[in-house]
Amino acid sequence: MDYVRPRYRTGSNMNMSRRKFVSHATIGLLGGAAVSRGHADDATGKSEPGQKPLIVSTWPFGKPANDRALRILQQTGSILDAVEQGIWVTESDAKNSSVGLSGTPNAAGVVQLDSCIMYGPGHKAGSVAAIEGIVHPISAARRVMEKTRNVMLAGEGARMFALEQGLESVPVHSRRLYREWERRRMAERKRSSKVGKQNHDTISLLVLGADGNLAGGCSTSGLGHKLPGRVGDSPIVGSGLYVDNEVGAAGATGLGENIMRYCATFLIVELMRQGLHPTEACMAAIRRIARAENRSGDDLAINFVALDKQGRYGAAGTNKGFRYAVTTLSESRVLPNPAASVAFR
Ligand code: SD4
Repeated sequence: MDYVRPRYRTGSNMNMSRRKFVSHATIGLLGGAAVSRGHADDATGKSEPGQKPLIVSTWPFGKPANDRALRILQQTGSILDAVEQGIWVTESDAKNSSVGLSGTPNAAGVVQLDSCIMYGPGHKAGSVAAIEGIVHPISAARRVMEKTRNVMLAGEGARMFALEQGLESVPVHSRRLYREWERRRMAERKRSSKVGKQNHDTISLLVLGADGNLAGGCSTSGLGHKLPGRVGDSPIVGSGLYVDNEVGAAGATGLGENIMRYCATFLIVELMRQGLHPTEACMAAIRRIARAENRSGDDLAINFVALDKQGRYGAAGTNKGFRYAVTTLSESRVLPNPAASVAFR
């Protein structure tokens, strides 16, 4: 495919050679909340509440995305480039059946993608919903944010905009070409022995830059076999993703209908504003939704990641097997769901 990767303004390179890092950063579990510790201040050697930069994302497939995001941060210093190019990793992964064009089709057999990006400084946002045939919806969302006066484009309009912007695409209007592409994609997915448990859901990726600024993005093909035109939580600001540069950021994965009716990531950020640790804020949001639904958490299928301005991070999910990826300059790990044994009702 001919695709010229979009070029964006980049910040100054970080001078890595001048950085010193502790060799043994520790990550502890305090009262069920994952708290990062151990990054020594260069000058004083004192531990800080959290490390910067910090990248947090959903699911184990978030780890390679985080790793790429960190490399981009080190090369360019741009938190937006880090979010976008981190998410490219997941969107490009032909083995992934829930993000990007390898995602599960809707009930009409068509893959429709949702994506959102937010940039803390200036409180900027862009998103695309039910977009077809665009390889990197996160780039389309970023272009909406940066090149238009709007926040959200949907369906055919979103696709036309992405094409005008020169983003990589596959031919959805030629049945023959599309089927051919689809056959190749399915064959590639089949070849992978790793398709299975980890191969589901949305990538939500949050970045806290070394300068304390925040950005985030998410991308998904949404629920498999959804009604054509169905839009989930992911492209909706405050539902699948929310970034507030004064406080922190939160991202979601799971059943969009149980997330978007509660503006869940907005709620999590507001709870962090009141002083809750990111993990506590995720748990409190789930508890509130479970109570309102009068259901046990188990069948809600909602999972969240969050980080705050101080470099603390956390997560909680009603899926026992939910996991999330955390990356700093000293380590990159997949952590278990802190709420795995919590009953939310
Ligand atoms: C949606 N939250 O469309 C997204 C996708 C997802 O499990 O994470 N599904 O509802």
